[in-house]
Amino acid sequence: VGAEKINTDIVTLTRFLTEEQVKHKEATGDFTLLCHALQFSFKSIAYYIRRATLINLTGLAGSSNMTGDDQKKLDVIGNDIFIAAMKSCGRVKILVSEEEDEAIAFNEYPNARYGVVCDPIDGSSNLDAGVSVGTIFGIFKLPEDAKGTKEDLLKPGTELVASGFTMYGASAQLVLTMKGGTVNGFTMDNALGEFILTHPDMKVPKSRAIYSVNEGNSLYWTDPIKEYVNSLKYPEEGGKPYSARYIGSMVADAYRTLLYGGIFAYPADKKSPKGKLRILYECAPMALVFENAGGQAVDSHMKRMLEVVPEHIHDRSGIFMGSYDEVQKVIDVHKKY
Ligand code: AHM
Ligand code: MG
Repeated sequence: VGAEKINTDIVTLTRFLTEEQVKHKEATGDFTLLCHALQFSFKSIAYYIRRATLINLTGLAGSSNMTGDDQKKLDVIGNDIFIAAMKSCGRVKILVSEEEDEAIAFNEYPNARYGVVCDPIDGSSNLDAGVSVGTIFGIFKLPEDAKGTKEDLLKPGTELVASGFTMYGASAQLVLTMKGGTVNGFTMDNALGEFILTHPDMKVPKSRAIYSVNEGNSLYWTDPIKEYVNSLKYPEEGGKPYSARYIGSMVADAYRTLLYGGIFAYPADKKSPKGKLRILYECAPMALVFENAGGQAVDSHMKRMLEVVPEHIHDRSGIFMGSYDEVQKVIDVHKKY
């Protein structure tokens, strides 16, 4: 048996963040500290998801969040872990979570300069079946005179300084991007307890014949969406139809789309005229990832997703994101209407 070739110089997330901080002379270290707290919350949530069935965390928690969705026990735990991590790092002034009706202000840290938005466990309808779910996050740098109210976060995604998501799948995968930067993917090494840089400078393939949408909603779709999806399924003479892939966990569908290419869509339709997914902590963070990876993300009006400004913290939007050329096709079909 030959000796295993061991990499003794791996890039952990901690090392990556330190190296990023050095590149920014004006950096105070606050952002790095905030990311360390984020990283801890991902590790904890990953741990509880893995143990869920064994320690009786599956099923409903017996309360519902503001939209009337049933809350899972793990939803509650994920939310509590995330909030505790953000609060205790002392760098966050205001936080919005999908699971909280109102924004949470951490008044005990008046000098904190960041605002965070998150969906602690996205795709939770998949939890009990052991299907991948994830945490989505976005980070805003607040102006010096920020009051620490929800208005500080009612901003377009172009104002995000960083965003990303962690997918809790066969392994925990963290995807992180910063404003104007590259997209980097990390894989959790459970033995080391560290996220390792395994996917540096991720680029979404320019095109790929995969579409990801809940086709059960097609009865409610608008004409452009029907025409677009039909064009994928019934190509012109000699063309090959697209493959359909839909997990029903946006983080998992997005992660596959980032790696393989294709398109993920959750359009606004006649049943949900504003779409289903949330602008602030689902659509905008994903849009920054896809744009920085060379793809596109638009809403149901074919407007650049990153420029959409939410009026309320839980506002929804239709979304199309993925490979540059695949999203362009949806935009082009809409131009005819
Ligand atoms: P959640 O935040 O309540 O989990 O809902 C968001 C999820 C996304 O992960 C996924 O893309 C979508 O809802 C699936 O919705 P549907 O079941 O309508 O296809
Ligand atoms: Mg969600």
